[in-house]
Amino acid sequence: MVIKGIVSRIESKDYYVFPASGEDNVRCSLPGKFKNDIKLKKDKQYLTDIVAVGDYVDYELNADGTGVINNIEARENYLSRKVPKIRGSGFKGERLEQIVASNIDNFFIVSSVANPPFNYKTLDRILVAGESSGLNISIVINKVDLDENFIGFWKKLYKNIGYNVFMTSAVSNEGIDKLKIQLLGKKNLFFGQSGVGKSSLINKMYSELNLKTGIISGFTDRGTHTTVTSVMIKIDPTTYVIDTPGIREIAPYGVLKQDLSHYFIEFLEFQKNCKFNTCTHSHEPGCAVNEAVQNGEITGERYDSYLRILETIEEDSQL
Ligand SMILES: Nc1nc2c(ncn2[C@@H]2O[C@H](COP(=O)(O)OP(=O)(O)OP(=O)(O)O)[C@@H](O)[C@H]2O)c(=O)[nH]1
Ligand SMILES: [Mg+2]
Ligand SMILES: [Zn+2]
Repeated sequence: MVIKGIVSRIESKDYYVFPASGEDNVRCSLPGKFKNDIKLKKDKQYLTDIVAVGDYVDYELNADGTGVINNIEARENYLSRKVPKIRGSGFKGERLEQIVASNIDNFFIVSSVANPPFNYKTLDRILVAGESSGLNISIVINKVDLDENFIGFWKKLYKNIGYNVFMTSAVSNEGIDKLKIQLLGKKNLFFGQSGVGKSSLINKMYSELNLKTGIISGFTDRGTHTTVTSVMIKIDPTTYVIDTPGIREIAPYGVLKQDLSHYFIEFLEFQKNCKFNTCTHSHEPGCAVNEAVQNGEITGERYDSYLRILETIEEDSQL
């Protein structure tokens, strides 16, 4: 009998799947034939993840209660990143695509006021990843209990661009209820730097959960993250939350230089007026984006982020 489910967690060769009806995860294996399918695409694209958290799959039950996945449905959307290049492996320019999660209704980018300090450049990189994946994005600025004042500047900046911005504290409970309402009936992905409080926020919203949180995790101690693998939690039959390990850095996967400005959504209305339609808005004469920066219609901070990301794309241009 074929059962439909959704992948909630992956641990080396074990794929945990929530049955479409029912509470408990079923531990499934993935037959080798799926791995061969991927190898065939080798010259086109290198993929690390055949199955990702959030994927809809079909599986069959074994007598011992474990399962075997026999179909993976096409993804409606997914967030991915370039896997940092492992030294000595592969050929020059090779970057692997890592799928963080798929079939996402709400993408919450979590940042914090302090500990670790608010980092708009990281936020802008994650925004590019989210926009280029076509996700429904919200920004969460957590730890507002630590400093309410200076963060108002950033809140306003991102609101003016058009993003939903939630100001929260897992300590004082500010903004927790407002955030929680957004999650109902959706598949919600929480993503952001290590230590910003992703797991703490999820624990606050759902007091029955007890996700591990750090004392002061990852960001001071290189390479340590409190949350080590992405986990999808079923809140009710239609509401899911995915907690992810903190990232140090994100490189959006497959974003081309000429497309980057499309993912800075406030640039869109200006770029059509650039003198050259191939304008990268960096050095070209007659650039309407640049003019908008001079006029204050685009902030210097966002333009600065744009230029920095553009540079890193140039380094990877063999993609
Ligand atoms: N002051 C303050 N501290 C917080 C808040 N939210 C979380 N923290 C603390 O920040 C630290 C990191 O919180 P986590 O929830 O583990 O952060 P995370 O984003 O899940 O980190 P990773 O799992 O490493 O990605 C812990 O010590 C939390 O107690 C908050 O709103 N205010
Ligand atoms: Mg965590
Ligand atoms: Zn331009």
